[in-house]
Amino acid sequence: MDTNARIFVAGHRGLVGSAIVRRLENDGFTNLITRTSSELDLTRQADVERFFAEEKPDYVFLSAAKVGGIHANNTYPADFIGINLMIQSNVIDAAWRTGVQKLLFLGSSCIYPKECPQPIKEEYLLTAPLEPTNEPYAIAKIAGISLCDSHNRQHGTRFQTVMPNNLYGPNDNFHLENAHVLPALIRKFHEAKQSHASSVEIWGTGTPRREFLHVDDMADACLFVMQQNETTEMLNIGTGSDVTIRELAETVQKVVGFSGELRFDTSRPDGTMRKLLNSSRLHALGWKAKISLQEGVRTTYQWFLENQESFRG
Ligand code: GFB
Repeated sequence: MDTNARIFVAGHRGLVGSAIVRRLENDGFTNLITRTSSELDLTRQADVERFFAEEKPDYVFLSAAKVGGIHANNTYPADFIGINLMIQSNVIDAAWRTGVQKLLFLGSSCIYPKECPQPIKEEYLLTAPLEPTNEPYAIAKIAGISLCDSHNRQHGTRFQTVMPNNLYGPNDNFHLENAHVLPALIRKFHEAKQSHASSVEIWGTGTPRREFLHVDDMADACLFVMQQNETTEMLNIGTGSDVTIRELAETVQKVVGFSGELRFDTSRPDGTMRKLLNSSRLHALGWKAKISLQEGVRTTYQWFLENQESFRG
């Protein structure tokens, strides 16, 4: 990728898109193309076609998506499948028609079966049933993977798919009900500390395990993969280690400095019990995550404190 290549970052205000833009700008890329959702609604096919025909990007980071935590996935399933199918179909089709050199499509670790041998290899896709709490979202993402692979097979495009694990960092959504666990816990512990509450409520049993990847590591991996020429094979992106939700809660509690108790609300779903990714394909290409969970939680809490007026949620 030349530093003057025309690069469209779809979803540049979101968690991943904003990290990719930060990283591209840092690395001296000067020709970034971005649109807010009010400037370009990616669910509108004609608008997306017109945009691609006019702007003719060379590279596309497809980081625009409807995303959310376990509760949001369970509560708004039609949005999670419908919006994602529309965005990805429109962008991927327009990228093919206008001759985009390479496109990176972001999937998610929830595309893999609920009961999966651990750590999860890319080839376990579609070998068993999905986790019900996020099946509609996962089916949209699986359709996106197949769409990219099918274009590559039929049209010789270079549409690369990557599967990150649970992402977090600056510009995350901190909504108390709809966010993912890590930002939700940062906010809950912070508010409990401010109000001198005696306890914080953690959903589920605390025993599910999750692998958390800082979004700056994710952006680093996305640029790395975009610049690889050898492969368009699907790639997992993880740190290689996971923690229980209880361990995560204790880490956040310590970083925030909350001295009360943890209370587990077992009426809330646990979701998948474990989804540690095997990222050895990506590691073999020469990429590894650098940011530890402790460090990532600390800097994300710092960001949260500095952006209290404007954070999403
Ligand atoms: O991050 P999370 O919402 O999504 O939840 P998933 C992870 C685990 O943390 C679950 C527990 O076991 C939750 O019950 N948890 C504990 C909490 N306290 C909280 C809390 O306050 N808020 C939240 N949100 N969870 C999502 C999928 O699954 O992961 C998406 O639904 C996507 O499709 C995303 O794949 C990465 O990890 O269970």
